[in-house]
Amino acid sequence: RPLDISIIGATGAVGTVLIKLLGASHIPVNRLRLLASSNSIGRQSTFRDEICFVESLGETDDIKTDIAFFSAGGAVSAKWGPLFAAQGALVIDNSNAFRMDPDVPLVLPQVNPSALAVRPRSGIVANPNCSTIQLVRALRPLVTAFDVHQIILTTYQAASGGGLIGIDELLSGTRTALDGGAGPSAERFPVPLAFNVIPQVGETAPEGVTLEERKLIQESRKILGMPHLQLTSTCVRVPVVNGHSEAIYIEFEEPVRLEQVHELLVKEPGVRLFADGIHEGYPTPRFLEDPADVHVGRVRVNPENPRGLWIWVVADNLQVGAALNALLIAQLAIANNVIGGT
Ligand code: 2RA
Repeated sequence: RPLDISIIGATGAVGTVLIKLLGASHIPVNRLRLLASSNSIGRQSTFRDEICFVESLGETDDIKTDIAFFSAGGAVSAKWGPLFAAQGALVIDNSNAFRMDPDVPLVLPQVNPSALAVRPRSGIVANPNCSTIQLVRALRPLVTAFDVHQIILTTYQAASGGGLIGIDELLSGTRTALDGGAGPSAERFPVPLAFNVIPQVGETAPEGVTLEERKLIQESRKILGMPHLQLTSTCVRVPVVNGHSEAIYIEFEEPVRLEQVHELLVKEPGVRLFADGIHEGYPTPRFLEDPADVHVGRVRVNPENPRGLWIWVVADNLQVGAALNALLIAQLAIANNVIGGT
């Protein structure tokens, strides 16, 4: 049956991509509500050739809907997610508010679809963090085929991971820098991003690990069902508008052959392998071939250690890393008939 759907955070970087992807999907929609903070009231969006006006989340008491997508930050999800779920919605949350909650499945439909076999008691499903999604989608065929000793990675995360503020920080900061200024950085960025790289994404905890690095470990373990997975990372913000990249070193318990790895990656749905010859070919954020795919290149066994494998992984962090995965969760929920709750 056609569904009532609400998008909370509809005017943000992820929300606007979600409206586009939902419009292009085959999900039957009876009513789409676009909700955002009060300063976005009256803004409009086109959805399947109809104009939709943005409403203020704080000023509505009608929150009954079938699916509520949240992408407005952890505080909004923490406050409003349970209220929407209590009214029967299936809440699909893009924030970090509930990802590690035992009553909330953390779902990558290509990796752990069974996590959404039944409606979660909380009525909430969590979307993993963007840098986790592309990592785990690339790792899945390899960590299920071979025993892993440890994983070490560095991320190169685009400005859009910081939302529209992040994109503006990069673009206006670049203009300022070209005019000879340093310019202030947006509140999400400890230092200006233009012509720079920042080895910090999210707050830094006392042990020196940033929130983003902590998310990579915790979320990968939960999604893969590998509570003892050894994974360590450095998450870096780079002056790229959109598209996260990751240099990943996987040390297995046994030696691996490049041909085996190529075969596993080629067969993985939604993974696009760049391996023109044996070692040539790699993806870059500006020239992603398909915003729905995880692109993998620079696949090579460490010549000094046959148990070590390097891969380079690039994906559109707004699509693969957020909006598309949230939509795939909705399609999975519909297929599993877990829409509509209490
Ligand atoms: C970032 N992964 O890139 C975080 C949140 N999107 O800023």
